[in-house]
Amino acid sequence: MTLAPAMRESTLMTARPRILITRAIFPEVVQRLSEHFDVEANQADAIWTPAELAARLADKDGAFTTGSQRIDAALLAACPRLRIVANMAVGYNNFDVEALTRAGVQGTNTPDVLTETTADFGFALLMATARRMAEAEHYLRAGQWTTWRYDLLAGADIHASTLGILGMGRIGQGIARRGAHGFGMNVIYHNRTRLNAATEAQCRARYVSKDELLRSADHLVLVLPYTAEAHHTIGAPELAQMKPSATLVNIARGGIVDDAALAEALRQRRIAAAGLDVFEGEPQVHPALLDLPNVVLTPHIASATVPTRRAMADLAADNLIAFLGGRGALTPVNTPDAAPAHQRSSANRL
Ligand code: 8YV
Repeated sequence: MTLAPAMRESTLMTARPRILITRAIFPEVVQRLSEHFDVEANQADAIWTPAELAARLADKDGAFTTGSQRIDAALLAACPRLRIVANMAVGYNNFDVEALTRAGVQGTNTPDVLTETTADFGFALLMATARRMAEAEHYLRAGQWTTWRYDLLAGADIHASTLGILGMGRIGQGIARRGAHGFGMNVIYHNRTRLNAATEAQCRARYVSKDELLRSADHLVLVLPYTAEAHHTIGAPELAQMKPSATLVNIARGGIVDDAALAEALRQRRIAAAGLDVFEGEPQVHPALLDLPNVVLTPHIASATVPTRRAMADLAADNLIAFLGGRGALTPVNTPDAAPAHQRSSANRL
């Protein structure tokens, strides 16, 4: 049934907005959202197919998502009431942003609240990788530690080495500061746009070309957002440019690294070691990586501290409350078209 705009408005003005929380989250955040909206929550944490997600979203005004739900044109076409999708993640490559914009739907993310926690983890993964901590722990647990050796599990130094950062946004800058100020590292970076002089000085980081970054870094940390252009930014040709003693760390997104090419480079000791928190096709992990000793593998946990995950959930909730309350999104990722392809009511606000 098609409602005339005036009738649609009067019908909807009386109802509370309806939202879907697509994954299990902190019960306190579900409770807070329930004070503002009619909430369908997925506290059983079922993993829905795209068709199941679309069916549940069909009558909703807002969605609380995580990085694992794809929001694209087909889904949006099936959800005519939907006006906002609030992602509990700083990255939003699960959104087709153009499709959201065309459909007049607001997308939001959770920047800033996870910056320091994620930078901490990036640095921890770098240290674990360079100093062979996972390999050492397995060695000890397997009862292989029987004596001292001069080169037992000897790795690479962090202090005073050259730290390369590819992608110098907030998290990249956090890693640069840790490296420069905490460990006396020589920090170089490459980014689509060069930072201003004041930020470079704060981070004690020097801008270089991508080629120089690959050639000069003792440790290379990837912190760039995933886009179609960023697919396989690091593949066999780039790995071939790196030092044989180098460490590669990916805390950005799966797909930025060609995992098959990386596994082969690690197997051949073309580079020394890698620390990976994100994978192509995760939660699947390329089987060749699982067999290698010189790689540290973690299950996409860079932002996973209790306070930070709570702050991320709260910010996603705040975006829903502000936007559906008519006050505008706090951390928007797009400016939705005012006259979307299929008309949406602007009445269903708090
Ligand atoms: C999330 C992340 O845990 O914020 C991001 O972009 O990668 C992680 O912090 C993940 O995306 C789940 O939403």
